[in-house]
Amino acid sequence: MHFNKRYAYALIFVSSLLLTGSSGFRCSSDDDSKNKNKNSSGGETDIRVRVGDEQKISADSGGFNGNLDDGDQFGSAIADPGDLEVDGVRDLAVGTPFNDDDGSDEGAVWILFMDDDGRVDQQQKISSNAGSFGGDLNDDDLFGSAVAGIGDLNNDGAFDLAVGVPGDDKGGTDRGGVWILFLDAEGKVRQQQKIADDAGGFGGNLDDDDRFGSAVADIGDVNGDGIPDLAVGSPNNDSGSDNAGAVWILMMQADGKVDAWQKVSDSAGGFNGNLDADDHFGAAITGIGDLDNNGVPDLAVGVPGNDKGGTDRGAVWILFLNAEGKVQQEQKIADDAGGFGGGT
Ligand SMILES: [Ca+2]
Ligand SMILES: [Ca+2]
Ligand SMILES: [Ca+2]
Ligand SMILES: [Ca+2]
Repeated sequence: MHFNKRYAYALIFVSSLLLTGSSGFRCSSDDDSKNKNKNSSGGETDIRVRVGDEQKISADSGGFNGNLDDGDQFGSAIADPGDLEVDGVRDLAVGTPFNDDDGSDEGAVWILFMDDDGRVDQQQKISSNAGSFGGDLNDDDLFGSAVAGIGDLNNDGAFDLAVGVPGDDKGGTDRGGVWILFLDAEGKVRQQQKIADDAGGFGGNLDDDDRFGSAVADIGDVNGDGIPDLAVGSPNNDSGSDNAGAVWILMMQADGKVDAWQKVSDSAGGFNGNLDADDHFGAAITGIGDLDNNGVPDLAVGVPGNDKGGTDRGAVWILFLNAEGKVQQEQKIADDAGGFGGGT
């Protein structure tokens, strides 16, 4: 159906060109398709083109029937968890960290069961009082600041999720945490496991305001035990200097607990790169597969506060891991570094 619509837009575009011989077209959405375009000579043209197609999902559009309130910030994080109800269409998990269901800024995650036209067929909210979530959330936990699909971790046939809670206070204020959510085909939580300071098998040392769980990624199976492992960002970690940041590599078990862990920071995990105060290494993370073909997956880590070239221009570190989760080699991409020539 949407293909025909796209085809119709293309036809309109081509016939407009033929009729007017004009330039100055642009992409437009349904919302502004009635606006006139000013062309370079100040006149107006009616030419606009829809490249591909788009579908907005918000409180009152895109088939989404969930309830969003002011300041919820739905869309702060987003992940493809897989095809949850097995209808042939991949679904979405959308973080809403400032949701206030049961307390201020506790957060929520919306599971969106998608149609192949980009609209939401059905949705399921997960929060402290929705979606059968049995975990405990508190004010300012910001559950949903980060979301990652982690495949079917417990092998029950349904996809699972990792959700960051950087404001979690286990052990001390804002040390942070990650919830592993074992979902069912309806997007409800069948079981959950928290990973935080001294919880979920994790014995790594977290300090107040580390904000562990600000980013989370499934990076693949690092230690070769057949279970996908996680990288968790802790961008306010103070290793080396204040808020230099850190990434934790978590070797996972099928029950959602951590079997072993490795910290990567300015002074840990074999990392030879240099991190400075307020670099916030670990603010974003993604798995990039096995880039150097050594049999161990590698990762990319965002460092938005990096000052290469000038204040807060930012950087990305590519980390080549070994099976222990330590860094074997690293490559920095920044202003005029790592082959990157794009001026920032
Ligand atoms: Ca689906
Ligand atoms: Ca599962
Ligand atoms: Ca593993
Ligand atoms: Ca590798």
